[in-house]
Amino acid sequence: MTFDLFDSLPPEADDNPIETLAPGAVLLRRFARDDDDALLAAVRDVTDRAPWRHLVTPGGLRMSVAMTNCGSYGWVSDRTGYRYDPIDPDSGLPWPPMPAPFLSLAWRAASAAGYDGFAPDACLINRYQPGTRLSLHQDRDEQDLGAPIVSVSLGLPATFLFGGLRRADRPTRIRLVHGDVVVWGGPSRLVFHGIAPLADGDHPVLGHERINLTFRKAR
Ligand code: MD3
Ligand code: FE
Repeated sequence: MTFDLFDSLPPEADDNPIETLAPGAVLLRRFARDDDDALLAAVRDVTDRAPWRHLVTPGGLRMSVAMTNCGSYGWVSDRTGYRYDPIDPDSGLPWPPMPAPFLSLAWRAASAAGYDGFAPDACLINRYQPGTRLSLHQDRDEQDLGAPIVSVSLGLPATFLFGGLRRADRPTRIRLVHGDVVVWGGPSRLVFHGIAPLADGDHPVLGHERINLTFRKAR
């Protein structure tokens, strides 16, 4: 648990925590705030075994976001394409198991957003440093597009770009801060989205970094 003077949201903003951003997209402000220490300790357990890496896109570009995974499957990209892989290509070993605090948080958040029984089998962990961005994309490598994706923001605030079902749809900008959880399902599951270049700052818990967890049902 941390004080969030840094995030410049008054405490009253916590009182009405369920906000619908678009049909099927639910923002749970600060939902994960009290779990931050447990979640970040679990991130360190994962990165000890499956270190951060910058993946290469099929087009040959190195992503500015550093990534790793845990769970039965991990999302990977290389010159051959995108896929969910049960093996970490860097180590040749299975990804670290999904930590218990991850599963618990994902299940509780999905339930609060109206999705009962969410059982993710993959968690992609993204690390942003000042200047890091994630360009507009859809997440469509998962087999069951009926399952939602649950995202958890930790550390420095980010500007999330929330587009439409067509790449050309002009995105809305949403500020996501430490502890915010968003559940993306239904008609919002296939929207184009991204993260604007991260602004520098000094977060009390994560310093100059932002970490995002996305829980997925890959298979
Ligand atoms: C809307 N991550 O890992 S989280 C990603 O902050 C990704 O690291 C961003 O986009 C990040 O694929 C954004 C919010 C998010 C995640 C997945 C979505 C929004 C989504 C899937 C479908 C629709
Ligand atoms: Fe995405």
